Amino acid sequence: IVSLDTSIQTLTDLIQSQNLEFIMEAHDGLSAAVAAQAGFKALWASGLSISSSLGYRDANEASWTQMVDVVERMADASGLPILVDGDSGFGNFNNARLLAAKLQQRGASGVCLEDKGFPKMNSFVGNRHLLADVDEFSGRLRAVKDSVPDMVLVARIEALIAGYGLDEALERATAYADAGADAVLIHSRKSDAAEILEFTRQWAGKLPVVIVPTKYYKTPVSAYREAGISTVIWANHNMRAAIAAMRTTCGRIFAEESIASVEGDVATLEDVFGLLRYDELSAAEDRYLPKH
Ligand code: SPV
Ligand code: MG
Repeated sequence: IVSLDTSIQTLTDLIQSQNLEFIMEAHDGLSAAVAAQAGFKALWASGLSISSSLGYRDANEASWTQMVDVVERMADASGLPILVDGDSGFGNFNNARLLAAKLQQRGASGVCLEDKGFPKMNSFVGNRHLLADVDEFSGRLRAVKDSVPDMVLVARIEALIAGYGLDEALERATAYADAGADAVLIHSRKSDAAEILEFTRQWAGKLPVVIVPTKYYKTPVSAYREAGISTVIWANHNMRAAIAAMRTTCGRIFAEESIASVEGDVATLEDVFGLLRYDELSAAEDRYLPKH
């Protein structure tokens, strides 16, 4: 059943909703506007996607202020609540709370922090994922919650990514809940959802569970609904779609030395002007510019 629930206005509503909810990745103002047009109620400001769109690797090569600047454009261009991938917080508790406060000032509704060190590495790359000390990471969470109490704080558990078992993941989830997290994100690099579903069963709803099924994409979402998972993040598909589309278009224009054959396969200029509300500017010109 697809619910046409209009009660979801904020990221808090979405995370606390009794229905399974979905958050779409965006990485700039344009992709944010496209996701809003598609009907998504909230956006994921993906570290991987924003890094990639800036030509960086997802290893904290982009500075935290570069990330904040992108998030501001996403918020302005979409009007949607944004959950920001804050990586590991760009340092200790102090860097994490500075980041969160600045994100809130610039229009973000929530921040997700993962229990690794700085610099982090994307969870699907290599095997050198060192977990942060539980107490030290809990301090990062407490500092963020104290600094921006009305921001949604998602604690991301990387234990399964780092090669530990469910016990370690559950222990960390409990500590992060005690530290003030509003939800836990349990991440996995497996191609099936078994460990995610077992985590959710044993966690027993102590806080909402958020998942990122990038690698276990074949699992039907009905399994998440039945398990009582709160929120699914489609974490990088605008960025990957853009690469595929740009590569095809560049390849054709290069080979054909012409733009004639791609015209029907790219967005029209009217589409671009519509997406970014040129009509609003035109109406404002009528109101505010002197009439001669
Ligand atoms: C991201 O989108 O940057 C994420 C999710 O953190 S993942 O790439 O799966 O680690
Ligand atoms: Mg990330």
